[in-house]
Amino acid sequence: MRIDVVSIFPEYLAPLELSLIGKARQDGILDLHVHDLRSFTTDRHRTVDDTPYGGGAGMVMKPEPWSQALAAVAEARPGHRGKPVLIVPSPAGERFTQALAHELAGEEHLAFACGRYEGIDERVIEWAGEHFDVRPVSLGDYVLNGGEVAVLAMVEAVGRLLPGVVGNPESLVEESHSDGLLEYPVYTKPAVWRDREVPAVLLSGNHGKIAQWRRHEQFRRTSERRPDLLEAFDAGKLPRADRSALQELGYDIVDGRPVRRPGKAESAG
Ligand code: JEB
Repeated sequence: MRIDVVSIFPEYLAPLELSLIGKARQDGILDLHVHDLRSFTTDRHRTVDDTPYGGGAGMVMKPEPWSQALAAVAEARPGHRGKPVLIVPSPAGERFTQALAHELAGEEHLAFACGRYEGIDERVIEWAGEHFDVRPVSLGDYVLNGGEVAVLAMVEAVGRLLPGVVGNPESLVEESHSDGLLEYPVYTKPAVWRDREVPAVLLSGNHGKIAQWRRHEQFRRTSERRPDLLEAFDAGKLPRADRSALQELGYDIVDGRPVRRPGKAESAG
């Protein structure tokens, strides 16, 4: 996969040299190019921003450096067919999810446009549609100062899905959000640490019991921390053990979805 990132802070993307993603680049799985938006300016001061039409606080990124940068990215793609996908990080984008990460991992060529200030002149986003499939995307419902941190997260989430990046593909299927539930808690040695014991079932050697306990913990955590996920969970054709786990946690299954049973108030813990 080829990835191009355009930013006024190319050094912000330096962590992509490290760890799994850095290794993927060394192994030729990921062909990552980071571009300095200022190198596409033509004035003495390398200006990338200007005041907003209509007034208001802050500055807006000028269209011309962006069009030059994105045109260069759209050209420089040896052997690729079709339009590349242009991700534009924005607090006003669609939410970035694991499903979107999987979708993007199937693309040949991704580009990311990192805005700063109050964002990029909207006409650039419209014009870019001539060269790219444009997707404004938000990392989450909080405010960042620019797109770079969002790109770090998205490139890591997409990059680890590429074949050969994560050593053991099993660790990709078991993890959070792949089946709509949070992960179970994990423990390692020592068996007792500062008077805290590892749950006995995990030392029992009974793999059926262990799987059942972990599944129950997934339901318990999801119910406690992400009730929105549990209410959307497909409980249509669950094994009996899963149904009774949900029952114990105070859920009935109605039309294939877990529904909180009215009754006793929540107990602590
Ligand atoms: C992304 C960005 C800014 C209003 C307020 C602040 C370019 N989840 C997210 N939160 N914020 C961003 C984001 C993502 N993805 C984000 C790009 C830019 C914030 N800002 C600052 C713009 N408009 C500028």
